[in-house]
Amino acid sequence: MRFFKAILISLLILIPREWTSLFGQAVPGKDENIPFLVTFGKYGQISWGDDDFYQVWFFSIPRNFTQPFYIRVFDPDCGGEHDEIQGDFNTRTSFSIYGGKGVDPDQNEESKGLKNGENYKKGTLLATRTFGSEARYDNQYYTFGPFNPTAGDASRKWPVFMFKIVIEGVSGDDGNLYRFFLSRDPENNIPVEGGNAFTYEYTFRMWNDFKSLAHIYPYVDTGVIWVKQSNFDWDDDGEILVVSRYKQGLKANHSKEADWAESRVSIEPAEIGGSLDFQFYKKQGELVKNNNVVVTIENQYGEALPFFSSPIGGVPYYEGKVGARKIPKPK
Ligand SMILES: [Ca+2]
Ligand SMILES: [Ca+2]
Ligand SMILES: [Ca+2]
Repeated sequence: MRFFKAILISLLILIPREWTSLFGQAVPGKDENIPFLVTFGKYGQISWGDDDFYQVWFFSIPRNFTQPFYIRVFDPDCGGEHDEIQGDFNTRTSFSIYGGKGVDPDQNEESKGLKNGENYKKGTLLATRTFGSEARYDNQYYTFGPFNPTAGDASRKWPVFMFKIVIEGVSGDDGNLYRFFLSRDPENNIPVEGGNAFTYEYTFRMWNDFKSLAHIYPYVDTGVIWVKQSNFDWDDDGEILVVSRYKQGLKANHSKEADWAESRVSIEPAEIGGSLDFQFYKKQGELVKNNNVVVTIENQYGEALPFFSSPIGGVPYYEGKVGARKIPKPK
C-alpha cells in the first residue's frame, strides 16, 4: 500500500512539470501571468517604462525535434487594440529572427542584448518584418517561418538549437504590446515539444487590475552565491517578492518613476540548478495603470541570469523550514 502511495505521489509531482513544459511555448509563459511584452518606439520617454526601446528573446529547439517550426507574434502592429498610444499612433516596430553562429548567448556575450551599442544582432538574419499600425495584424497573429531547427546556433551547454528574435521600436513614441508563441503549425498554436524561450532583460506590462500576480523565473546556474536584481520604472506599485523552495517571500527593493532600484539576494546551495520565482504584487487602493517594467538579474560575477518562459525545474514553491533541510536529489 505504501509503495502504491509513493508511486501516486511521484506521479502527482511529475504531472505539473510536464504540464508546464508543454505550455512553455507561450511567451510570456503560462505560469508568469503577464499579459504582454512591451517595446516603445525610440522617440518614447523612458518614464513610460521601457529603458532602451528594444528587446532580445531566445528560442531553444531540442536537438531531437526535426520538423520545421514557426514563431508566431500576437498583435505585432502598434495601433488599435492592446497598444499604448502617445499622441497619435506613429510607431514602427521591427521583428528580426536570427539563427546560425553568434546567436547562442553562452558563446557570445553581446548576443544577450544587455548593453546599448553592443552587437546583439550577431547571427544570420532569417526573417524580418517591420509593422506600423496595421488593422490586418491588430489583435491577430503574424507567423514567421517555417524555420529548420538546424538553422539555429548549436548550443554547447544544452542539447538544443538557439534562435533569437530582436524587437526594435524603429520610429515613433508609442508602446507596442505583443506576445509570442513557438509553434509547430503556421495557423495554430501547437507547442514544439521540449521547446523553451528566455531573455536576459525582461520588459513587460502588468495587468490593469489589483488582483493579478505576475511572476518571472530566473534560472540559477552552478557557482552562484548571490544575485543582484535590478528593476526599472516599477512606479512604486506594490511589492516585489522573491520566492523559492527556501524563501518564503524576500522583499526586493523596487523602483519608482523612471529610475532603477536594486538589491542583493543570497542563494542557498540547494537553489542551484532551479528557478527563483519573482512575484510582482500590485499596490491596492489607487490603481497604477499601464505599468511597464524592466527586470534584470546578475550573479556575483556580473553575469546575467536568463528568465525562462517555462521555468527550469518547474515553478518553485516554498517548502517551509523542514523542507529546507531536505537533501536534493543528485542529478
Ligand atoms: Ca505617437
Ligand atoms: Ca501591438
Ligand atoms: Ca512603469
